[in-house]
Amino acid sequence: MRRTTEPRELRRRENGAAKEAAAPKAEAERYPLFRLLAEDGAGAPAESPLADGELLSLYRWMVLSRQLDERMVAMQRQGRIGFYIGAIGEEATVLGTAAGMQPGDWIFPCYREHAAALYRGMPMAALFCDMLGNAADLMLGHQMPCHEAWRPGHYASISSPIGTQIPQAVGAAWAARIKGEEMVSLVYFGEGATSSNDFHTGLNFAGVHKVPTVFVCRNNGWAISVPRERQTASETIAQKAVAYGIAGERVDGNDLLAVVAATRRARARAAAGEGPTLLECVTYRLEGHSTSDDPKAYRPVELVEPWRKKDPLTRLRRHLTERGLLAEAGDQKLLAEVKEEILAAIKQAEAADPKPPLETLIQGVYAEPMWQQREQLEEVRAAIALDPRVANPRHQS
Ligand SMILES: Cc1ncc(C[n+]2csc(CCOP(=O)(O)OP(=O)(O)O)c2C)c(N)n1
Repeated sequence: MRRTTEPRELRRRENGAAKEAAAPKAEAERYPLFRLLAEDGAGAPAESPLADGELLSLYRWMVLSRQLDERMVAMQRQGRIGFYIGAIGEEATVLGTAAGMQPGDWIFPCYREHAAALYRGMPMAALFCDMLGNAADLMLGHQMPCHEAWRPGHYASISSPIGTQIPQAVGAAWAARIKGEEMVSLVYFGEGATSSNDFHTGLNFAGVHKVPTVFVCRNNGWAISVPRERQTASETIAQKAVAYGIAGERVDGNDLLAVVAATRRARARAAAGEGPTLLECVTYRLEGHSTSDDPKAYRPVELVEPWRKKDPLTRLRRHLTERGLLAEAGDQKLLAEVKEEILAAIKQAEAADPKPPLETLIQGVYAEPMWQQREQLEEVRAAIALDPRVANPRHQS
């Protein structure tokens, strides 16, 4: 005989299902957005981790980052550089996290953090030489353009393959721990990278061994054309920290003050041997993915408009004005200076020989070039001797 389900049993099951549905919400509540500055920058912040001078200096860095990105896109459109990928709208996340670390800490960039390289002392002209892949390019033209590295400032080379920099940052911090050095690594990646194998590998290992790494997810809403909600069913990125047994924090990534404070907290935990932190910096990619992308093809402008109103620069500018640190004239002067600095560095970079010497093809790959590489170099030389156009295919008719 078929038994019907008791109403009490049905209610029990329904309650269970309701509890399950409510669970992710509770998870999100455990990771509220940490914010110090009002969304429009008005009023006094809840706390201020930065002295006036530091604050003004970071504002200048943010203005510089924005100007750099705009200028580079223009140069790419003019055919003067081949490729660019910038951070328009994400300046508070990039500079706030860089500023929250100590100078000896290593930064493992994704590909939007050029401002952090400059903040760590990379000369701007050196960055432009990398964009041009010219004779003064420190990467010897071996990387894609716009993929700089700055060893003196502990800024590792840019990683284009998604997520690869995550285990690298963990490995570097683990090695430093073994050597007894006080180094905390910081690694940047987008929310798209949280779906990668390397994200799992890095966070899992770091969690088990309490590796001193600060994981910075720039959650900018998009992985090229894939929106955040198609990337993961998790309600927040920060809650992924729970699965790895590490600290997680969800931060307003357009609030410079909050980003600095959260990064300092994460760094302090790591340095004290309390393990890594996953910082989810919630921000927005206001422009295309790179100069090779046209977001109009997949992203309605109505989605972007609300975020333009939350521009981190406008927000910080208002705060600085209210705090009496910046007046209109001072802001205009700062902007003019930054533009001048960028133009002077471009001029300097463009003055270098357009091409690295041919032998750099095999330099820096191994400690000493292998015989096969030397043989290949000779073959190239012979080909050029036969037909010089081989050396410059762009000029072939
Ligand atoms: C392993 C790998 N797969 C695919 C790509 C192509 N790709 C380049 S950027 C990108 C999106 C990454 O999005 P996200 O991690 O959110 O970072 P964002 O660009 O938003 O900063 C993809 C899929 C790649 N570079 N590497």
